Amino acid sequence: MSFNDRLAERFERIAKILELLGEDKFRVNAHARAARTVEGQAADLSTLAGDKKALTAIEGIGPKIADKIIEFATSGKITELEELEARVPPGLMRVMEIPGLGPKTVAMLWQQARVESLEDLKRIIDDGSILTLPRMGEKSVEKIKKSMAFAAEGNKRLELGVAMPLAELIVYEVQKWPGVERAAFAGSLRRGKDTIGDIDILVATSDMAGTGERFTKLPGVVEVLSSGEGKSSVRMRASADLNRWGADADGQGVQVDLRVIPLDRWGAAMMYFTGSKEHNIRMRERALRRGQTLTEWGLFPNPDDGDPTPPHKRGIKPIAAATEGEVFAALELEEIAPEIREDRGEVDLAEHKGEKGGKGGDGPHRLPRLIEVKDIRSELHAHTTASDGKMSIVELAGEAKRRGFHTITVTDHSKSSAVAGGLSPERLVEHIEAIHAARKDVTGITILAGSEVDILADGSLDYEDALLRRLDLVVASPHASLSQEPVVATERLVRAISHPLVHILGHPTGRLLNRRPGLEPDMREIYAVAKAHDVALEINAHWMRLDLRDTHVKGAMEAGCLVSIDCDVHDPRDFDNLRYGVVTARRGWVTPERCVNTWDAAVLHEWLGKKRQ
Ligand code: DGT
Ligand code: CA
Ligand code: CA
Ligand code: ZN
Repeated sequence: MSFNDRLAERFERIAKILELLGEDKFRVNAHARAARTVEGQAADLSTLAGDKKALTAIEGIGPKIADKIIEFATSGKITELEELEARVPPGLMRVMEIPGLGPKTVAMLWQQARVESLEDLKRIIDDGSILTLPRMGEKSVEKIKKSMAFAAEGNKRLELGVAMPLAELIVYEVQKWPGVERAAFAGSLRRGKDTIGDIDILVATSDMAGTGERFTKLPGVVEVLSSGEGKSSVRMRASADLNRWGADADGQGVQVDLRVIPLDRWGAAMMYFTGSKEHNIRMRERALRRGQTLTEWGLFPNPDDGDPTPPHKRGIKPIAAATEGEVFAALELEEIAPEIREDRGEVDLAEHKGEKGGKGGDGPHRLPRLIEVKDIRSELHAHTTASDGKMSIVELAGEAKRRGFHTITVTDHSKSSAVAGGLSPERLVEHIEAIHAARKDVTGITILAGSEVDILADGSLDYEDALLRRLDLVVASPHASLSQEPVVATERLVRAISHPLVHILGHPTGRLLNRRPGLEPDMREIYAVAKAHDVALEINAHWMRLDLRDTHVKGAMEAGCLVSIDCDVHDPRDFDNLRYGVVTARRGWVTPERCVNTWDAAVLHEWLGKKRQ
């Protein structure tokens, strides 16, 4: 999270607490507006902290707000926020985070029913007393219950994009410890799941005695759950403030397990602790069928003497254990990428066939060649300052070029996305001209004029066809009405996909991890219609979205669809989310040729042009 984003979050919190406390409406609004202003600034406001005049020159920032920005930049805190927070029970802030519960309702619950925490709220729901409160009918209580359940469910697992940078930071630190020969993360994180339960770190070291102690002293550790020579567990702060130890107290925290592994057993341990559990079971079954035993200590010959003692405790030498490659090879399997170790048929496909007299002529390599970050050569969903992006057209194109792309498509929001600065038809016409003009300023990359057009609740698009036809590319995305019934949602998306001018269905369900479930259309119908109309389904790479999700991607591949992996760029750093999109694609078995972003410029442009003839 950038300085501006952190600051915006503080202002938003001030506004919320002020409203909760029933303070002056004017103060509430001033802080809410400041939050929006700060978030929308392209320049890092901490660089203006020494210049109050420059700050107050920004529309929406008055002298009092400016003082708070300066305070936050110099001390990392805002005294007023701390004072306000001291006036509300800490548990009440959690109640305020329940989606759909506004400050007014929370204030009422607090004053009239003494609700000071999620537990209190749950209690008055369970005993039914909530129904005696003003504006609390069966329906609204049912809604609150749903939101609470979703929030509680979500809070247990950490987003990939928060966990991954933290795990990389931990591994980086662990590698610096004396005696460390190898360190890596395993578990669901290595498999690239969209959310993870805990972070599993493995380390091989000649200084085993020191590891537990060093691990529990890492910055960011808030609680030591256990500490020993072989295994330690801690809770660490985790925040979306990437590439720093989770210094923000508002991070929800995550369990991190560290296991010490003998170097000569590294591969077997990585395999075991990467999982998934279901995949491991398939692998062990295969070993057993071949008269072998596979454990976290290695692949062993099966002594078959009925002794239940695990092989490594009996001094049996493993057939393979040092690297994953050796273990796969000893099992006569192709190496299986971590992302697809989910027991979805990968072990059978990895079996060597067609080599040593195996049956079938399907050759030795039957696992798909999974897409990689380096295959991606274009970005087709990006915003500029014309709507809610932070870069100009030229800056965006320059950044895309720097990252080696041959094509960047400018897709600002359409008119109905008013909060995101969506463009009126007139402004879009001007914007198209500006995009064309920018081609002179940035050469060596193709800059296409597109739009991220809202799919309205009934499935119609937010601009007239005549205007859409002037765009090189149309990404159609749902942004509002995201709790529609599945049947309605299916019809809505099908209508948009069937529109002859649409190329890509953007973030198809609109879900936000841990925040909202999004649409739940009949995905099989979506795949079929997308294939029939040659529309690519987006895998939105932002780690808060990852939409399509992995299972949908797999379904789309099986149905023969195309996908598009896009960063939905608003800020230069958003390009860095590409890897999460690619990992999600890999989990869905995407091969490069099925992803339009891997295509050569000529092939991509021809595909886009087909819908403009
Ligand atoms: P998570 O943390 O819930 O997102 O998911 P994982 O897959 O990281 O699960 P975790 O942390 O409980 O364990 C890491 C890996 O260790 C898991 O993927 C497979 C392996 N593992 C753990 N417990 C068992 C088990 O009881 N049986 C088998 N076969 N493998 C296990
Ligand atoms: Ca785990
Ligand atoms: Ca674990
Ligand atoms: Zn969007």
